[in-house]
Amino acid sequence: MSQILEDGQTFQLTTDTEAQNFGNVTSVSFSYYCDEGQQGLLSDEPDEVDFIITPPAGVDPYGETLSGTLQCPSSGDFMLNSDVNVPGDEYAATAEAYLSLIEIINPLSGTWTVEFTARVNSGGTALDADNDLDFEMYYDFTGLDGFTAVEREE
Ligand SMILES: [Ca+2]
Ligand SMILES: [Ca+2]
Repeated sequence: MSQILEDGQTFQLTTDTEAQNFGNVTSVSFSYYCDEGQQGLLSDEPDEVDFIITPPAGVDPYGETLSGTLQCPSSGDFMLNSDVNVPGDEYAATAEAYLSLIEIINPLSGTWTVEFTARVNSGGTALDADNDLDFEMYYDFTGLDGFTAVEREE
C-alpha cells in the first residue's frame, strides 16, 4: 500500500493471524520505503519516518530491528522465519501420533502491529515549506496448515 503522510501523521497496521485463519504462521515479512514527496523550493531538510514493529507476545525476534528511524529516501525491512522440524522415518502408531511430532520452533501466529509516524522537515526559508512525504509498505504472512499423514502398509 502507498500513502502520502503529513507531519505527525501515523500509519498503523494490525494483523491478527489467528482471527484471519492464516494457519500456523512460520514466516513474516514487512518492507517499507519513504521518499520526500513535496520538498522546499530553495532548501530542504530530509523527511524521516519513525517505525515500531510489535510481534505477538512470546515471539523471539532473533535480533531483528523492531524500531528506529528511516531517513527519506530509503527503505527498510523486517523478516522472521520459524524453524519447522518434520519427522523423517520415525515410527508412529497412527497418523495423529505422527502429526504430533511436527515441531514449530518460535511460531509466529498472533497479533502483529506495525506503526509508522512521519516527521516532515522543511527547509530554512519561507519558500521552503514541505508538507508531506511518500510512504509505501508491503507485508507477507506465510502459514502452514493442513498437514496430513498416510499410514503405511507392511
Ligand atoms: Ca517532503
Ligand atoms: Ca523535506
